[in-house]
Amino acid sequence: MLSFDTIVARATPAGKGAIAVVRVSGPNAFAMVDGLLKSKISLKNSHTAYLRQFFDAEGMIDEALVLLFKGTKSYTGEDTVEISVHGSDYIVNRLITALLQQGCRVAEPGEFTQRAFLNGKLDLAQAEAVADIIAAEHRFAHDQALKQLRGGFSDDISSLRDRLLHFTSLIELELDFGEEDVEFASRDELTHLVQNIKIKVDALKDSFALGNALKQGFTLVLAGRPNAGKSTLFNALLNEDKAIVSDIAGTTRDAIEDRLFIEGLSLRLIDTAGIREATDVIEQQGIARTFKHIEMSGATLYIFEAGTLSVPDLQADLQELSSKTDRIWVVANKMDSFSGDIGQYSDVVARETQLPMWQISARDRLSVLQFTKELAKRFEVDLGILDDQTVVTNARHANSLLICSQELQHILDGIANNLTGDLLSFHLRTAIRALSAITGDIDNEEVLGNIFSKFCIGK
Ligand SMILES: Nc1nc2c(ncn2[C@@H]2O[C@H](COP(=O)(O)OP(=O)(O)OP(=O)(O)O)[C@@H](O)[C@H]2O)c(=O)[nH]1
Ligand SMILES: [Mg+2]
Repeated sequence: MLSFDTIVARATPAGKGAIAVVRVSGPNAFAMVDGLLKSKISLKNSHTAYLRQFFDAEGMIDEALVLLFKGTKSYTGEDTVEISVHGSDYIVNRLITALLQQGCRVAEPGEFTQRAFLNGKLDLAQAEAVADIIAAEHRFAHDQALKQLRGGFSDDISSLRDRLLHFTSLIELELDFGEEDVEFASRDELTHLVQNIKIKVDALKDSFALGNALKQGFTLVLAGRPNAGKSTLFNALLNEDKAIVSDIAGTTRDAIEDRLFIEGLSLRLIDTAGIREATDVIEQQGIARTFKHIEMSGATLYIFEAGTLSVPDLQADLQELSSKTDRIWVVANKMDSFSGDIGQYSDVVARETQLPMWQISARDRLSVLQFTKELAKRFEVDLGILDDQTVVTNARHANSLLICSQELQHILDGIANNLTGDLLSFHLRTAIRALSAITGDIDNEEVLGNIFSKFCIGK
């Protein structure tokens, strides 16, 4: 265990509450807390709770529950005391002041977790997951943070790194034999290994675009021609009469947005002005905004009125949209009043988007409910966020994966061009370092400081 001073901070938010927790961690944590008690606590027993009265020079501060965690068995990896007082800012401040007089220091943001990392209780990716799990506001973000906290992501990274390390040592052994021209590391095997690892690294790296969008809140834009039923569907999904609906084409003139939660995902749902040749300047601006939203969207839900829109017009719309966004999901609306051949529409949609078309009636509750379920399924299946899949949600990790991927490419090119062992070994080592940086084998204090300063105090 590394040796530090003893730190104190409140671990629960400010304000009134049933209880507030003050946390003390460091080599003198027990003694400093004990200094405020008349009735002493036994320091022998870890994981024990005591009900005790706390005193300072003025008198009694509060009666509180004291939890002891000894040495390596604590969150931080050092002696820790958690004191649950009555949830009053006055009591908390007075207790912390008394502990400061005992010799504690006020903790920096994230310092408890930083100590956990430095004492080897968590690797860096796990420590970062602590901040993510506190920030998670919906199931997807929570699931990913939990997976990362429990070490699943770190295990994936470590196993990739170990395989690269094995080959590096073989190549470096060749270098030791210098002149003798031996080859311990078969170039064919190395190529095969690096290709395999690169596929995994790239998949993780590429999952960040989606992971980040989902963590922040994925943007889903409703777009289509006037009167297609965009605002009707917007209101139905939100279960709220938020946007004006009318049979006058061009009703919605400005974009309207709200947050939509479906199946544990947080979406930014945006209703937009219908796309057509504008009839006035305001509508023109509204339509320009529609296109801007489409370009920035995670996915665009393109809605059309079955029966009214011609098949060639549908095709033209989809082709125009595909120049602005990668993900177009198509909905045929007003199926309640349509009696023609829907196949001609779905064929075009399948051809242009490679995805099936939904058929709904935005006015019908049951139809919208069914649609919501299918929408959730599309997120899970088509966007690849199934439960067992690792999705990268942290920009620092994505950047390290990018560096690793580039180095792996250098190695592949190098083998093809008969690059010497020492240069291969250099690229292998850089690739390994990039992976190591994710789980925290880095010695750069600035990087560590930057990561932990984003935590809240007391964490
Ligand atoms: N029959 C039927 N009518 C619908 C359905 N959905 C919407 N409508 C009607 O279609 C008309 C247009 O609906 P809106 O939701 O305002 O259409 P919009 O796409 O927002 O139109 P703009 O804002 O003008 O671009 C309204 O009269 C709706 O009641 C549906 O599923 N079936
Ligand atoms: Mg509208």
